[in-house]
Amino acid sequence: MTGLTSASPENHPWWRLSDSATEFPQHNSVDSLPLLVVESPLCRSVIAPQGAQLLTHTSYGRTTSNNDQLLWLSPTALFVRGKPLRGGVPLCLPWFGPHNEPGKPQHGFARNEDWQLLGAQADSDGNVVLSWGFGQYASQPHPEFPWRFSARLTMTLGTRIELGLEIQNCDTSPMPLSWALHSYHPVSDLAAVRVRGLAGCDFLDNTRQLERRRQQGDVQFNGELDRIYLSVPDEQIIATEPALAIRGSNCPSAIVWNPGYDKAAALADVGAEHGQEFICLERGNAGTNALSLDAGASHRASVSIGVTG
Ligand code: TA6
Repeated sequence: MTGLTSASPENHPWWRLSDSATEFPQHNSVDSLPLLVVESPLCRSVIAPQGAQLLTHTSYGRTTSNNDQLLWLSPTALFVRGKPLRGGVPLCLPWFGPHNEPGKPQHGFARNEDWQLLGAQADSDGNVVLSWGFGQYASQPHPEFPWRFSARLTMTLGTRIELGLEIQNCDTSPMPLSWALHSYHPVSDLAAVRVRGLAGCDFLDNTRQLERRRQQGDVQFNGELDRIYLSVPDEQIIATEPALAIRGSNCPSAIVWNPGYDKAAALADVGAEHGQEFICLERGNAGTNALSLDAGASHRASVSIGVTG
């Protein structure tokens, strides 16, 4: 059962059900996954219930002739049920990165499973607000993670993207938690891109066995870059055309990633020709910012993404 059949959105002129074969016919995909398409006066967004993953977001914020893509979806993304989708905003949960026990999936399992659409409405500013729930492990834990927990992701979609996440430990002992809203953003010229707002922050360098180093100046891209920045300021700017501002609240880590030429070439759902088209600037709790969530406690965080300057 998909996340859309159990709580289908009421009819509304601004959103409708669709599927990946219809929306992305150019993709050579195994499955046709159900999708929700939002088309409002402010934006067009496509969302997969699998992972509650925002895949594309076109903002009509600046001028009608100049629509802005806030997210990058790989042109070679594969739509396969139960497998991560390359692009947009996958949610890594309940752990970020590889698990220290072999055999457990990278970045947790929440991005590979269906979320339930709990509600869809338009707010008074013309944003579409979607609420997604991940409650299937609130009473019985997932086989890979022995804590009962639930999560809710609220998407406010307009000229900006606002994502609100709440994770609750439904169990009786403290729950280890790391997570990230692993957003992919288009860049016009990777060699010229700068990420501002991280100077002076310590980072764990994933290209050097998580060696801890300190950022000098803006982040620049010259080959593979894979870093977990720790205890960062709320806002980072991706200086590209158009520049994007990413603002996080209660998510102290910023993960910055581009695979570089060789790793992009080795990823079937990226490819050498597309590796230069994006960077990830993700916010969450990762590395030494990982949490222990008390029994019954909740963690709330939010991320907003919009054009700036
Ligand atoms: O966020 C950066 C990272 O953890 C990288 O190490 C890289 O592997 C990337 O995520 C993509 O991971 P994925 O499992 O989606 O291929």
